[in-house]
Amino acid sequence: MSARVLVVDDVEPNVRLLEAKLQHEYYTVITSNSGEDAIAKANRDNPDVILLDVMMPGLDGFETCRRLKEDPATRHIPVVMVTALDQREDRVKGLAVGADDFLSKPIDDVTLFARVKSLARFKAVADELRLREAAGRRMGVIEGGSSRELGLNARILIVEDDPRRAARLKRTLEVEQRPMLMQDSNALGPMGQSTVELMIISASGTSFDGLRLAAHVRGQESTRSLPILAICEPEEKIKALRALEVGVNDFIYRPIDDDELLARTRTLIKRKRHIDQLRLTVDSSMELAVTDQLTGLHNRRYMETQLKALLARSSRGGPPVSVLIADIDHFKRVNDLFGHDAGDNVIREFAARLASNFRPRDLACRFGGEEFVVIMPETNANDANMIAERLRQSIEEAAFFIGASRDALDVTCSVGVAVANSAELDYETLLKRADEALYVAKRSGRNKVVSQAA
Ligand code: GH3
Ligand code: MG
Repeated sequence: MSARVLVVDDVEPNVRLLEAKLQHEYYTVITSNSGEDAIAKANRDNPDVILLDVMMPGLDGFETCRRLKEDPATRHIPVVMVTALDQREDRVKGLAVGADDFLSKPIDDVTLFARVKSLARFKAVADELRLREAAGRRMGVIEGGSSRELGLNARILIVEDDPRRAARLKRTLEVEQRPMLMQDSNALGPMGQSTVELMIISASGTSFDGLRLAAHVRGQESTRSLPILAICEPEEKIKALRALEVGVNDFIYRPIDDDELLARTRTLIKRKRHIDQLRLTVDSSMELAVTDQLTGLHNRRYMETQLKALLARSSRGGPPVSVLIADIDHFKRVNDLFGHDAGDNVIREFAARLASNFRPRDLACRFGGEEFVVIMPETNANDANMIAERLRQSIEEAAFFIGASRDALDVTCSVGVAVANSAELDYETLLKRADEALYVAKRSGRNKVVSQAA
């Protein structure tokens, strides 16, 4: 995937070297030689990843990172701190100011591309979800802010067949995570992977093929978004590259630096939880946006878009579409006599009966108040009338039980039906016809079905 990378370093040759490497891999590169300038460019150019040198005059890398992460406009851009190889404290400090990852100089190509690719991929997914979340916010179906996720206390599955190495990994991770060991990769199936938030796979196992396992995990529907961290031998650069190709999210070379292992683990878990959270919000907001809260039926907005699409199909020579509008008779009396809550219960029960009367491909919606619309694709006038009559009967024939005393209440409804099988009919006209038919039903005594012929 192509992405825009902002390279920040006060030493010109360092910038040029990174620029050349990244451009060779088809990344778009923006460069900057100071912290101040980098912040301006991060705001202006919205890069996908920032590679940030630590040692710079003026604003150093830590301070620059801190400011980027403080500003809501740039907070979501992943930052990779570029540190000198032996500066372990720098890494810890970088993570403390919010850096997403770090690279050591001299920069190893495979590692560089791994970090950039993994972060850019993460940002692409997060951006997409953030956009939808923003849309949801505008529509008023998403509220609330995001929490600060620390990436701790996650269930981690370690796949390593060397018992000593496995035990050591487990010990290191146990400080802040909940690691489990798995010696045999065949045991994967019944593992209950849904609760596992990260897999750490040794790429140099002897009893199993780590990369094959990673590819398998990536390919399964249930584990598709499970992050994977691979552990590679430093002399196996090709294998590390292959690991990335099969979908490993990150890797770490042996000998393992405990702090680095913990930091990478935290980062991967933070990201997974962030994405999961966004997904959940977006999914439920989509659901919310098309659902009526009182009855669980589709809402008017959704009904209108669906009806428009069906009519467009019908006007191109597709099958006829019928609609009915059902309205509860004298509903005001229910509210007046039994209270608003009882009224709500009648609406709910009415919706349930309505829904059970139709085929799955019919679209039952609450149009507003005590008025319901059902769209019936591929249904002619005869069938529509029959269906409407069946609905009317199902309301009339059994009493509604409402309130704490479970009072039995007789409820009836009136129904107007209209059919579209002509080319030029728009959805407003169709609904208007059904509404006119409903009006006739009301005026002529209620508890009946009236059809408005097309
Ligand atoms: P008609 O037979 O002519 O349809 O008479 P009606 O009383 O059913 O119709 P009208 O339109 O006069 O009154 C509908 C009432 O429904 C008025 C409104 O307060 C009530 N209503 C609308 N939405 C809701 C709701 O969500 N819950 C409850 N409990 N009542 C509602
Ligand atoms: Mg009514």
